[in-house]
Amino acid sequence: MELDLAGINVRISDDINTWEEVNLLYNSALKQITTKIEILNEEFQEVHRYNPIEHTKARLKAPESIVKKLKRSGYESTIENMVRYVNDIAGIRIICSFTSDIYKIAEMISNQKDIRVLLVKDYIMNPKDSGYRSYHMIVSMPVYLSDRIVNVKVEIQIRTVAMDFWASLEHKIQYKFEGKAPVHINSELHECARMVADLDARMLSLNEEIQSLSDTKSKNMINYTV
Ligand code: 0O2
Repeated sequence: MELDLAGINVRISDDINTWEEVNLLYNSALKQITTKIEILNEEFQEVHRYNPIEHTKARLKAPESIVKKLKRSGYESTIENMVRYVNDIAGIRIICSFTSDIYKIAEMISNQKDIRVLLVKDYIMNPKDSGYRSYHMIVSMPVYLSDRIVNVKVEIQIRTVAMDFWASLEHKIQYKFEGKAPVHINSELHECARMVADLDARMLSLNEEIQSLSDTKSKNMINYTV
């Protein structure tokens, strides 16, 4: 039997009754996506002599945060509602050096046959009002159990080191002020987000220049040796 946790017509309550089962499934999905990302990074290093990924961070959302999220959206705290409405029970953050890496990684993930992309939110092309920039994907992937296959949702956030720096500081500030930071702090954060976007663009163009210089250099070396 196949249960599709990402689909609409799910019948899960007979099969997934406990937090332990939810935990097992989402944890397994996290392990799978983490391995997939590691393989992509290693292969990229092998073929292109370059690591697009600086580091990754995977986490399961804490039960209290799931309950809070359900409450905020007006849903009862049931296992069925968790699985159906909370997209980020399993989440992985992928941190890379350059904005161009983000789109490369997103494409490599989307091209995997067993991964279904359910939703993409491109907060790089369309930053949030807060100034937040990041690339989000909600995907579903099959987890093979002893007697069934379960499709499990995972949230993937892909961002540069600079975007991540901004997001983690902003998160701390909003937490401190319980989401009601003074206007001048919010506008300062907005200005910092603009500077981060500018920094990302300049670092990318610097990298492209260096890349093209080393390409020319290696072409010249080949000519010389031939
Ligand atoms: P936490 O603690 O990181 O898990 P959805 O998750 O789709 O139901 P939403 O808000 O529409 O709800 O999703 P969205 O916009 O894709 O944001 C999901 C996550 O992105 C958030 O998770 C944050 O991690 C991050 N995020 C979104 N907006 C901001 C922002 O303005 N600042 C920072 N620092 N992070 C942001 P959670 O569940 O809110 O929190």
